Amino acid sequence: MSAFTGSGISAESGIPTFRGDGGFWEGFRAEDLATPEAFAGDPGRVWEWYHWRRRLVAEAEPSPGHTALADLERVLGESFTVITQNVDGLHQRAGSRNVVELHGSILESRCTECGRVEQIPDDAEGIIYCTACGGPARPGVVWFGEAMPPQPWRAAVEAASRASVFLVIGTSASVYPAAGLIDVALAAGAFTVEVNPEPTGASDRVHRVIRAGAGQVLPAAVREALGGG
Ligand code: BV8
Ligand code: ZN
Repeated sequence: MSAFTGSGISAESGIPTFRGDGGFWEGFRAEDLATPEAFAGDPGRVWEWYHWRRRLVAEAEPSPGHTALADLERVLGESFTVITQNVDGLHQRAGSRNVVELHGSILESRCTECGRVEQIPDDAEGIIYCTACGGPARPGVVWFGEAMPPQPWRAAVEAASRASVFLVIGTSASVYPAAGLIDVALAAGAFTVEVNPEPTGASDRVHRVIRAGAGQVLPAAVREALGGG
């Protein structure tokens, strides 16, 4: 069993989703901020957006959905992988250890000169510079138009290919190639279940739709699955 998650699982942590009301894109256009061109054009503005989001995440707590998936991993062990499109690190803060971050992490920077990846200090402001070579760093995330990081992508395809049950939680299934993992799981014969209060691009492809919030259904479903009744 594996889970594929999107920003909806962090919605109950108070983190705006990407395309919902009040989402990150409200007032912002993705093209203005989450692209290499935007960063090249105005690195300071892009960094300010990521610093704002990182502070939001730092003040947030993992949702009941994050916690339920961590409980599932505690029992299922390393056969259970959380593949996430999210960059907020909330799965790890909930206790999940086997997490594949397809789109990188908002908590890290990556040097544009030497490639060094560093944790961003909580109180960081403005453009971040590499502590090793002094070069300008960028947020450690995957932007639109950028390829998936090879190792996480391989791990994600491997987990989706071997899952007997594939939970699709809190994603509009609109961003590729990540959303293609649903089809990888389907092709491999996984029983796929969508958990989302709204219809998505995957709703007509999955075997079962639970039209509810992750925090509403996952804790009871996981307790039931683990025999806790
Ligand atoms: C690439 C990191 C090529 C940065 C992100 C046209 C068609 C198909 C594809 C494309 C196209 N035009 C362009 C593309 C490619 C593009 C893409 O898919 N665009 C989309 C928008 C059409 N993809 C790319 O650019 C990717 N790269 O293609 O590179 C390439 C190949 C080889 C070599 C070189 C280049 C890279 C994409 C990665 C972009 N980075 N994030 C950052 O965070 O700043 S994507 C961003 O969207 C986040 O990671 C987010 O997780 C992700 C997906 O969105 P969702 O998580 O699904 O969020 P959304 O708001 O959409 O949905 C939330 C859902 O939650 C909703 O359904 C809602 O109902 C639900 N919900 C709400 N509350 C709850 C809930 N569910 C459960 N419980 C709740 N309580
Ligand atoms: Zn450097």
